[in-house]
Amino acid sequence: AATTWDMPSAYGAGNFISKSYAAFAEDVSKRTSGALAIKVHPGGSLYKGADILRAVREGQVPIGARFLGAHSKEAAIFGLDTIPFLATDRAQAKKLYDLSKGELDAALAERGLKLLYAPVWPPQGLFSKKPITKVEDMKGLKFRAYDSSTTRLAELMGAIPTKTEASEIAQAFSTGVAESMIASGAIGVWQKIWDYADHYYLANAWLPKSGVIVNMDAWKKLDEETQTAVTEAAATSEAAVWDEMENQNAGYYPHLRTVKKSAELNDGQQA
Ligand code: PCA
Repeated sequence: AATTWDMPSAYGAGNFISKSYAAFAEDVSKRTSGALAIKVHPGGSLYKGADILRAVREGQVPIGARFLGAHSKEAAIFGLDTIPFLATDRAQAKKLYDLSKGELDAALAERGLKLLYAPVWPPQGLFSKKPITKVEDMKGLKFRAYDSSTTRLAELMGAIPTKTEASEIAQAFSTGVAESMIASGAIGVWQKIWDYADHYYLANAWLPKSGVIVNMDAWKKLDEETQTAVTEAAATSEAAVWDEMENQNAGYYPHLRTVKKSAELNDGQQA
């Protein structure tokens, strides 16, 4: 009998990382001849970002995708890739991932979880309503943070951090809850940031990762053939999405430079 796995994720379907999840699901279905069907629920529609890891851990869903750095308080290794300026391009990010993979797997195993693959986000830059030319300009600015590292960074810069899910960025900027943030061009384009903030600075501060994470009990219920198929699909998807990150990233800066308020220039990455 066919098994169906619901897979929640927090980011919008048009995002290249969400597209990777869809491609992964399709590949799994193909490789298992339909024995395992993964149904991706993007945009926080099944579980909000903050609830996804717990839902997988408790077996409410067998699989989920979650931004890893958001869980650095539970295990520091989850936030290794959000340390500013530790790894600032794809090659360095890959090296850091390879070196930390063992620890990451161990921290997840302790929680009854298993990492299938880790898509990488584009390099992080600074978005702001007002121009920023020196660190003092950040003083008193409301800053949208997404994990402990960005919260701490805001504090050290004298900004006022508020944690917000990526899907709520547009709302946070439009209601004045946020005036600045550090994120990838992918997030800026997805949330049409040009409607709220005119200034974007390429900082290449770090390249964080998300994780496609499976509940170990659900994993063990799969027969060996299916496990192999899923592992192979995951490896294929991981390689593809790391390549795609660079393709996508090349377009964000020119796009954000020219788009200003003209929505028709949106490159199709909507929620
Ligand atoms: N920004 C995320 C996580 C990855 C990224 O680039 C966020 O802003 O929530």
